[in-house]
Amino acid sequence: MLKIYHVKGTRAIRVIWLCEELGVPYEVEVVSFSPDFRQSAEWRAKNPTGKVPAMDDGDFTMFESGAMVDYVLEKYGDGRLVGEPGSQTSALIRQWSWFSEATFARPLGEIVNHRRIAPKDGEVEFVIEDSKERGRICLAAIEDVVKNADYLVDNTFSVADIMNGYTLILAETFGVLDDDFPATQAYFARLGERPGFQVATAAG
Ligand SMILES: N[C@@H](CCC(=O)N[C@@H](CS)C(=O)NCC(=O)O)C(=O)O
Repeated sequence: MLKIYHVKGTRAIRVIWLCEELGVPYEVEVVSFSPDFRQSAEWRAKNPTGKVPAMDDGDFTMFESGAMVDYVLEKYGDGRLVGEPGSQTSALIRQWSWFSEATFARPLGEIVNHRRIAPKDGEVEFVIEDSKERGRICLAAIEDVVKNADYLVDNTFSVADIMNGYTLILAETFGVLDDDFPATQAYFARLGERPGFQVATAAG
């Protein structure tokens, strides 16, 4: 059975939510988010950068939430939530899935990183405001799609919605998902009604 290593609120939400949507059996092992644990040899053997999450499938171990999601889809998904291989639908699902981590989550991660640094002459505030602005550019891209559709690709729920659903949690947490994006707020609320989202966000 899949074992998903998780800390409440972290990116393992994507994998737990996906398993719920697909009906794939899994167990969650809650780990410590303390720097000491994440720097330990035990954890670095699961995730060499000391970040969360990681996953085991039997004696196979991997990290990176998007890759974990892809593995579960390929091995257990039976073609669900990804579109026909080689189709434009599949390409757009990949586009929005990569966007969620490589483009949208990036400035939001900068907010977390810079809040750890003591403010010096307003530099940190500048970086945080700049990061929020870059997050808002991503929200505008999502808003353009979901003002005319329930989901990101072909108006059909896919893994792209799971990937971005987690990043929207971050955007909401940092106050970037505000009333300037009403269709995205409604889209996020729609995702939040899914039982898999509720199980995944409660886990940990
Ligand atoms: N791209 C990685 C990002 C992993 C990541 O940044 N995880 C966060 C929690 S969601 C973390 O461990 N942060 C602690 C740190 O960066 O020190 C993934 O998708 O798995």
